[in-house]
Amino acid sequence: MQKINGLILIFIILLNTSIVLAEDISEIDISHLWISEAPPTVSVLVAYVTLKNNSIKTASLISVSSPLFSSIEIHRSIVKDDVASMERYSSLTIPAKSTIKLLPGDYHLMLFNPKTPLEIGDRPTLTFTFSNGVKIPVKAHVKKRKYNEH
Ligand SMILES: [Cu+2]
Repeated sequence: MQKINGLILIFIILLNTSIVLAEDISEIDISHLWISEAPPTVSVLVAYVTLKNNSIKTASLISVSSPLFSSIEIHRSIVKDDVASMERYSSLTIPAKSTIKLLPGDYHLMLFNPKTPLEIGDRPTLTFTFSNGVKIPVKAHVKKRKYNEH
């Protein structure tokens, strides 16, 4: 009888742990993560994603990483005096109860020096780290960029 009680206790602890983890992760939803397909000779790739902050606190994305790339940076495309360029951001703030979409022509992720060429259908994982220490791994899609994609 004592052994059964012990098993029930372990089961309850496991159940509680999984509930806590689920709450932590659902504070931020990361979806529509995709990498624009490029020829294997290209050393810088671009990725887009949707970040949704479900919590009542501001979230701050401080880094994105993957063992597949030497580095990943947060950028924003800008046009100044008719000249297109990009600005690098050290973090990206997602206000409480808000969604930020990284889209062509706006915010995006730059992925430097892929260790292996990526092909359509590949599902590389990028890990998103937030200022509160939460790390969320997300599988990306590799696909062709369409014109006027939003
Ligand atoms: Cu860029």
